[in-house]
Amino acid sequence: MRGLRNIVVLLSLMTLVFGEMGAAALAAALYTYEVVEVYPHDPKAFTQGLVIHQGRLYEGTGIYGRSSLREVDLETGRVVREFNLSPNYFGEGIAILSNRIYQLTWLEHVGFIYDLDTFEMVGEFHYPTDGWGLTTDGTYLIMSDGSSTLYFLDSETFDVVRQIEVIDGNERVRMLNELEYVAGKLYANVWLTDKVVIIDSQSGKVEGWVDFSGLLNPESVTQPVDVLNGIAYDPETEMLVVTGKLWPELYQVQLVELQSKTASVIIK
Ligand SMILES: [Ca+2]
Repeated sequence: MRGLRNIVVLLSLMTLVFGEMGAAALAAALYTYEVVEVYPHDPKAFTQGLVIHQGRLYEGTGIYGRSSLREVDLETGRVVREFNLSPNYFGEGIAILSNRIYQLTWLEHVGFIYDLDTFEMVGEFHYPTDGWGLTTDGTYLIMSDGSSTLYFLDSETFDVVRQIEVIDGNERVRMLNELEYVAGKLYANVWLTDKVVIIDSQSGKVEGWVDFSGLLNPESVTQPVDVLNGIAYDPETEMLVVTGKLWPELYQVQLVELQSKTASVIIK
């Protein structure tokens, strides 16, 4: 009997230990950041979209009457080219695919298409939801609408080809805002937070959280600012930059993982 009891105790302990490890394996990784470089950013730019394409920085800005699409010199923050939207449109996310720039609007259910070379508006498209963030995986446009859903759109027909729900454990992650496709993952600003969520672009499963608390240098702030928003990644240099709405600075950052994934490695 004692032998049997010992086995039961041992099994219970194993369940406890491996159960904990299983939980660790399922948990998203946690990241903080290191600032690599600080660049100036137009403090009047209500950043809603941010993209690096072939070494150049592009930004979409919001607010009725102040919405724009712009190419920005990274080093100086100076606007190189700009297209101002009509005052009845609130600009949102932008993405560049096949020499075209796509820009969403917030509540107007219309997106605009620009020629990358001329910066002229060459078309528009329509969608039934809010427009929040936009990025591309090189094939599809990927769009957020403030919910936990991300939509993959055909870039010619704008049909929804597929959609994913962003889920961390059992919880849907809502308020997904500006997006960036980074080496097979989707990064999303979560509105009203200093957090960026890292998402498996196939399943929607949350793989990590980046806490950007404290990123904005208070000494550089001379006017009211809004939330962290805007992620851009240069796949050629692996440079990752982030900024915020009305922020006077844009930051090149490096992610630093806080939580070891050793447990998940052990049980695989
Ligand atoms: Ca982006």
